[in-house]
Amino acid sequence: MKILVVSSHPATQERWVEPISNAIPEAEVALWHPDLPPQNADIAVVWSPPAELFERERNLRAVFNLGAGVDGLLKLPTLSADTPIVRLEDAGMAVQMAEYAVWAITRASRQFDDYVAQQQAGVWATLSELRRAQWPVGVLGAGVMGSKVAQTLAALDYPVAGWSRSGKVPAGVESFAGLDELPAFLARSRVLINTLPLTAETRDILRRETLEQLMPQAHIINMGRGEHLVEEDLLALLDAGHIERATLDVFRQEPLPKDHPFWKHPKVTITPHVAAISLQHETVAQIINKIQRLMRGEPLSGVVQRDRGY
Ligand code: NDP
Ligand code: OXD
Repeated sequence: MKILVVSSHPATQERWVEPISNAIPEAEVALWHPDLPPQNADIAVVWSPPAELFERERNLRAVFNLGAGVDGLLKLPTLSADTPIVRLEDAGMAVQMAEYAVWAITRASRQFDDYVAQQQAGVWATLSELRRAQWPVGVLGAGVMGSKVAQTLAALDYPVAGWSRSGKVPAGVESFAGLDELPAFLARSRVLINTLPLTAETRDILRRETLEQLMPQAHIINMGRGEHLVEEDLLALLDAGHIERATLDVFRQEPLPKDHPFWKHPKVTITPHVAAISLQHETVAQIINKIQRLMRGEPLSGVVQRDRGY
């Protein structure tokens, strides 16, 4: 069995090789690079690999993605439609997404940003009390990430709704399903948190037409993908005052270009695609377990359904 590893973060890609090699000693595990001749590998473990990988490696039994989102892989024309793609399922990321959401919301709802400003001004004063009813949260996507985000905020007593295709949401969370119920979901939400996968159906979902349906003084938290958001529409609605704040972790172009208006916008907070980071121990353990299952001919979870794009 030959396993190739390649990541768009060359500085860290080596950290995946040794633990996989140690756990599956019968496998030959190596880093892939574009100068290599075809290796006839069985498995590729990847994050945002170059298209040439799949041009050269035509006999892969599976591709293991070092992340939850597979939009980057699915857009590679060289990856055969028959090659199974296995994504990461949680692997320690969902709790990080929940933390990110709690941070982004409480800065505003608990006025923590205002207390920081007060400290800078040397002011000791209690601001108004929190009314959770004024902060209804809508979570787009109620999968592994969205469910944890929704559950966590519901446990903090925010009124939380989730929007998905199937209508499946965790207990204590109001359910909305499909495009028919999107307007009602948006109309009851002040904080909109995006945890959707990027697909043909969800691209540009955060655009003027949808954002305008949110409650006034809305807050946007985007942890899905940059292509979910029409950036000019967000900027226009921030300037018009309908949207109060945006906390953005993902962008159409990453790294965010130096001259992008988000960098200095007073109502925008940006982070560099770190809402959840792939944790080495959890990621490697999950991938090893699945490779071993594949070797034994057992079924795998987390196999991407190509027809729906996630
Ligand atoms: P899942 O596949 O577990 O969940 C996807 C959810 O989105 C499901 O609830 C699904 O509904 C819903 N959904 C998909 N398409 C539609 C649609 N057209 N209409 C309504 N609902 C839809 O994915 P994860 O939760 O594991 O990951 C979600 C995304 O989070 C990733 O694809 C990635 O883009 C992003 N991510 C970002 C990170 C970051 O650091 N910023 C880190 C990790 C992930 P249903 O269940 O009904 O099918
Ligand atoms: C992921 C990500 O999809 O890190 O896992 O964005």
